[in-house]
Amino acid sequence: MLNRNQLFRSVCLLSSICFCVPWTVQAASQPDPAAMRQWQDRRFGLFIHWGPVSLTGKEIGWARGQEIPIEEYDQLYKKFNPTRFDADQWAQVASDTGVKYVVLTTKHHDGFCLWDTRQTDYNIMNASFGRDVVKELAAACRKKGIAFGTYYSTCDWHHPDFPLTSPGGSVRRETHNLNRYTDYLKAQVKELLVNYGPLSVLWFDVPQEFDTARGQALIDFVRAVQPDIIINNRTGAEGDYSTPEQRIGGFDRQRPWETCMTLCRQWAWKPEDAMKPLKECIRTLLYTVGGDGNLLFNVGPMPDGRIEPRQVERLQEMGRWVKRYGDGIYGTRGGPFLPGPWGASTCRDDKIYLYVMNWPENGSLRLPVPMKDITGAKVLSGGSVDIRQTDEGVAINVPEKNRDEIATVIELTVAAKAFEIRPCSICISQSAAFGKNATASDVYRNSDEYTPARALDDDPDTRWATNASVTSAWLQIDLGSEKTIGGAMIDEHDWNRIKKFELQYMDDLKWKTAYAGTAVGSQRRITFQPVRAQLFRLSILDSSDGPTIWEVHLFEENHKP
Ligand code: FHN
Repeated sequence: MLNRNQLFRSVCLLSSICFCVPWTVQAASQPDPAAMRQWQDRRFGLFIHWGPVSLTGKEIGWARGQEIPIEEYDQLYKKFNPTRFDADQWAQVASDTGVKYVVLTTKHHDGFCLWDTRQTDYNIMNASFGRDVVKELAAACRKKGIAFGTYYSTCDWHHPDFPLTSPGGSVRRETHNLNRYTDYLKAQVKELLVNYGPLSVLWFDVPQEFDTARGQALIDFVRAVQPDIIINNRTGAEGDYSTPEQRIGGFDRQRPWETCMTLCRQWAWKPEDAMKPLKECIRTLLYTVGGDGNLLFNVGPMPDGRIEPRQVERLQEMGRWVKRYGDGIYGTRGGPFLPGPWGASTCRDDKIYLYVMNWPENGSLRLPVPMKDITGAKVLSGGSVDIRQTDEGVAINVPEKNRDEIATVIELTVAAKAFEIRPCSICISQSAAFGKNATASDVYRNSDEYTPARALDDDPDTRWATNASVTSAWLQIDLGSEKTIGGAMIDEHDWNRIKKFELQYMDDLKWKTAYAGTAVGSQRRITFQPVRAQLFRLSILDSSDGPTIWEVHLFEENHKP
C-alpha cells in the first residue's frame, strides 16, 4: 500500500511520463484553504540556512564577490565535507524546539544546490560530502511528524543566464537569458516537488528581475505540480502569505503572514555570533502568534554539519517553555486583545490565552470586555487568579509569586466564540488618553511612524516626533467625553529639548492652563487641581529643536500617576 508521499510521487512521475501532462496547465493560483489553515495552525517553524559558505563564517550569498572573491567562493563546495551532519539529529532539535515545520535553503542566491539535481553539476553530490542533504532531512523530518518545506532563491548570481551577478546582484551580466534561467528554475523546483515532495511550503526569495507576471506564472506552475502547496510572496507576485523579516508583523487576521527571524545575527553560520536571550526568543514567538502570524526562526549550522551546541540549548529551552504553554500557540488565532507592552493573546473556540509580560504599576490588568462573557479563568503557570468586574471592564490579577518572568499565561473561558470578540487594545498605564484620538501641529516628515497616536499607545518604543528646528508645537487629545483629570505623565525623548510647556484643557471654547512647567525630561509626573474637559493639549511653548515625546498619559482624579 503506497503511503501519501509515495502515491504523490508516483502520480507525478506517471503523469509526466505517460500522459505528458502539460506542466504549464493553468492552475488556480489560490492556495488550498485547508492547506492554508494547516500551515497557519502550525504557527512555529525552523528555518535553516546552510551551504559551503559556512566554511568561511560569512553570510550566505552576500559574501560572494564581497568578503570572498567570486572564484574562491565558487570553489568552496570542493572542500565542503560536513561529516557530522546527521539529519535525524537536526530533526530531533526541531522536535525539541516545538516547531511543526522546517524550511531548508536548498539553493540560496549563490546557486549552490543541496540536492541531487540534474540541472547543474554545482551541487552537493559533487562536493566532498556527496550526500543528498535535502533527501536526508526531508525523510528525517517526516519520521518526526514535522512538515518539510524548501527555500529556493528566485535570484541566482552564479547562473550564467541570470541577468545579475555578485556582489549582491549589483553587477549586470553582458549576456543573459532570463527566460532560459526561468526554465532552469522551474526544472529545479519541479525536481524538489516531485522527488522530495509533497512539500509543505515553497519559500522563494529575492525575486530580482521577476515581475508580477513572471512570478505569478511560477506560482501557477508550482501549483500545477502540487495543488495544496503554500507559496510565499517572494516570486515577484503576491503569493499566499506575507513575510516580514527580522521584525514582528502587525496584527493582521485577513492575510496570512510569517515573520522570519534569526536566532543569532547572521542567517548562515558565524562563529561567536550574538545569540538572542531566551526571553526575547519566546516573546518574539508570542507577539507573532498574538498578531495572528507564524514565526520561522532561523539557525545556520556549522561547516562540520552540527547545529552549534549553544544554539541547540537555546532552542531546547524554548521548546520546554512552548511544550508547557503550547495550547495557546498551535492551532490558535491572534487576539482578541491586540499585542502591546502588556503582552499578547491568542484564541481558539471558547478559550482566550493571555500572555501577560508587563503588569500595570498599581496591579490589575483591565480587559475591555464585559465580565458576563467570562465563565472561567486559570493560570497555566500555576497559582491563583483574581478576576472581577469594574466600571472599565474586567480587572484581572495574579499574585507576584505566581507571575512568570517571560509571560504569565492565563487561560480564559468565554461564553462566546473567542474569535468573534472584536479585537481591542489593553492599556497598562491606566491612562485616560490611551488609544484616544490625537492630532498635532507638526509630525516628522508626516510619517505614520511618528504620529501623535504613538504618544498615546502605551508603547515605550514608539513616539510622536516633529521636524527639525521646530521650536513650538502642540499635541491635542480628544478623550471622547468629559473626564475629570488631576494628573499626567509626560515622557520626553532623552534629547530633552523642551524648555517650556503647558498642559491645557478646553473650557468654554478657550484653552486654559491646568499645569505650566519648564523642562519635561524622562517620565515627568505632574499633579494639579483636577479639571473636567474632553479636549486636552500638551502645548510646547519653547524647544531647542523639534520636540519628541514617547508617551503622554492623563490620569483621572481617582488614579495615581
Ligand atoms: O538575502 C536573503 C537572506 O540571505 C536571507 O535568506 C533572508 C531570509 O528571509 N532573505 C533574503 C534577505 O531578505
